[in-house]
Amino acid sequence: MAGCRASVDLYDRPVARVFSGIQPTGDLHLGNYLGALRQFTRDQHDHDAVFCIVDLHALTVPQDPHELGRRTLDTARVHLAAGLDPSVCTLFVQSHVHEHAELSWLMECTASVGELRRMTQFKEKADKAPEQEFVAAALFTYPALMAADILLYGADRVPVGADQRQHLELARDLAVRFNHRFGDTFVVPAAAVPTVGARIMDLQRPTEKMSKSSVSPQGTVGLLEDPASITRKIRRAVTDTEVEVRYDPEAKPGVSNLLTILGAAVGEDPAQLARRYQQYGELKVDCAEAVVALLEPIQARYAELAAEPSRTAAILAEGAAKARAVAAPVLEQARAAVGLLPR
Ligand code: AQP
Repeated sequence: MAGCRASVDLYDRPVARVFSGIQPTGDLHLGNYLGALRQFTRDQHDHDAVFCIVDLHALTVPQDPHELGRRTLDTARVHLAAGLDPSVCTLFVQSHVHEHAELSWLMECTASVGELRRMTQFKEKADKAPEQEFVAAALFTYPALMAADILLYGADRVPVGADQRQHLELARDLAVRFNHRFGDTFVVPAAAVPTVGARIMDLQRPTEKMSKSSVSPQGTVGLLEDPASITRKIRRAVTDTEVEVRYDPEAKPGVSNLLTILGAAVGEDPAQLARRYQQYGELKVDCAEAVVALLEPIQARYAELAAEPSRTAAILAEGAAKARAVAAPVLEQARAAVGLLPR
């Protein structure tokens, strides 16, 4: 489906638009980088690229109000340190562009309870909450806000890790349904999931994905973690009782995860890489070295940005103004399409 284009272009380039977001729910980790952030830095050069720190999404689980703002700024700084260049892409904070929350309501009115109930991430996060813990209604409706985030920018490409594929499918369904009911309004987006690194697993629990909010610090490699600590964690990664180095995520999740991490870091196929190793120890040494080398420039740039705190805030303010210029007319078109009185 063609769909309409946002009427204001951010940059004078006849290219597809990319949009994605990351929540400021904790320290960004290797999975966030290999699954999402690294794609962002590549996409910015040949696409009209818009990236967002999705602070409203973070509120779906309890956050310390004294920490959230600091984390939001810090998450933005990590995006810049990873290589986002504000002169060729847009980086902003979701809650600074109120159109997200408003279109989210229209998306909630477009989604059914049945399809939201099928979202596995909701089931996992709600199930993980202890019996007595408060589970916010927003944890259930969050995919509608995510659809709004994407549709506001007429994005046709959404770089994400594998865990977000289902939410992307829902965003597509909602765009198609809205267009069918009310006339062509939204571009129908597609997920862009990397071939290697789409799902980095926890080093200690290799059947679970590495996650910001996980309770497994030894299984998670932070993007800003010091090299000695990264090396220690990778050397202690859980493998199995066999000795053969083989890429087999089902039977050998720990070893396959290390091969995936090494493959993603050096740009090689994990199954091919496996043939070069006779022992787990050698694989761990090379994997640790590759990760430390991959993160070194990011850590150096982060230190520079942290020394100049006002710079990131200024980039975010400029980004919000650019984002609003695209989002506002799309929201107006959606409002008019459903019949809301012009304001
Ligand atoms: N383990 C992973 N491997 C590859 N990609 C991953 N992503 C997350 N974990 C991995 C991708 O990173 C982006 C971050 O999305 P998010 O912040 O909206 O939240 P998420 O997907 O739920 O990621 P986390 O790290 O697990 O955060 P919490 O703990 O807050 O839920 C997405 O593109 C995601 O696919």
